[in-house]
Amino acid sequence: MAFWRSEKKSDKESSQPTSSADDGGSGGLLSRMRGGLQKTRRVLNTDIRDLFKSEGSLVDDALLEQLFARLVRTDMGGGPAAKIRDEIAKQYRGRVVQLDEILQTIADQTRQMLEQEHTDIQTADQPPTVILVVGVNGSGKTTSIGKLANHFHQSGKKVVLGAGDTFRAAAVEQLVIWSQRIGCDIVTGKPQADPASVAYQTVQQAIETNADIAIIDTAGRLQTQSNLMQELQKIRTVIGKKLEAAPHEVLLVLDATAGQNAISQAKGFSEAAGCTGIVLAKLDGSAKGGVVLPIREQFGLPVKFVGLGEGIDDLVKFDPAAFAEGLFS
Ligand SMILES: Nc1nc2c(ncn2[C@@H]2O[C@H](COP(=O)(O)OP(=O)(O)OP(=O)(O)O)[C@@H](O)[C@H]2O)c(=O)[nH]1
Ligand SMILES: [Mg+2]
Repeated sequence: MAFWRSEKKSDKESSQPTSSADDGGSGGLLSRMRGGLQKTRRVLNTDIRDLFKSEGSLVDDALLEQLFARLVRTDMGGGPAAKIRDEIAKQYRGRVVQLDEILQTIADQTRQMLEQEHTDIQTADQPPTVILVVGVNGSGKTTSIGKLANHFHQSGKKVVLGAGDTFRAAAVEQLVIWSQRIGCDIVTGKPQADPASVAYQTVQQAIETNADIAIIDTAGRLQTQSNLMQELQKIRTVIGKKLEAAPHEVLLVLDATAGQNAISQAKGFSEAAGCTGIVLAKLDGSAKGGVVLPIREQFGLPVKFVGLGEGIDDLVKFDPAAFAEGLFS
């Protein structure tokens, strides 16, 4: 078991612009969310725009049906798309309406469907707060951990990372590089070490060094691999033995480009790993950003952060209003 204490880089090197996760409601957040949702918005707006003539269009059954089909294409799912269609029908049926009015109503409906409580990371009454990060292979776990750790570090918190993906040496190296960039501590195990033992050591290290936050990486796994899902349960149990009430968060990282597939992942993981929140990574690379709606609708799990790129600052707190506006404005 190795414990590395990274030297903090010089102020010049480490003076990354702080994470925008605190931009809540500001123009900065909205413009970043708009940027991240560009691909989804392009598909959606082109699709919906096509339905409306410049002088406006009559809202009748044919238009409502077309609208429904086009909303479904963003992977928002039949339930949310039907809800939006029904609201448009309720407000506008039989009237000639301009595109802007419809878009505003769709955005309002979307925001309402996405509204959620507990968007902040749940912190422990007494530090450290322990966050376990899980998800399928390549969904964006390690990168999201790097960005999240940077966010906490920038806001003055002492962070310890745990390289719980002991499956591949490269996975450990990837997290070590993040810790060096950020200037935070990291606990690593020997190759092929039991990930639960790395998790245990990480929590122990966080306690001993009076850290505020421990964030533990895990190897990617499929929600259908029962042995690997049991391994996650073991990691959770071991963490809980070291520190009561931990882990305080189990974040499921979903790849937004997976669209509807992300939903079956969310189901499997939330049942087996007891997830408490979602990080939706790679929203910038996806035309299927609408997938947030069925995730919220079906799992009741809060979406806490979204990934908007590969950079250290490309993680923002999920904000339903900014999301809805970014998608439809
Ligand atoms: N564009 C974009 N790329 C991202 C984002 N998050 C992660 N990536 C990229 O996605 C790829 C996989 O990211 P990782 O963080 O290694 O994913 P992982 O879940 O840890 O992967 P495994 O450990 O192999 O399961 C990398 O090339 C990342 O740079 C994001 O928000 N936007
Ligand atoms: Mg990884």
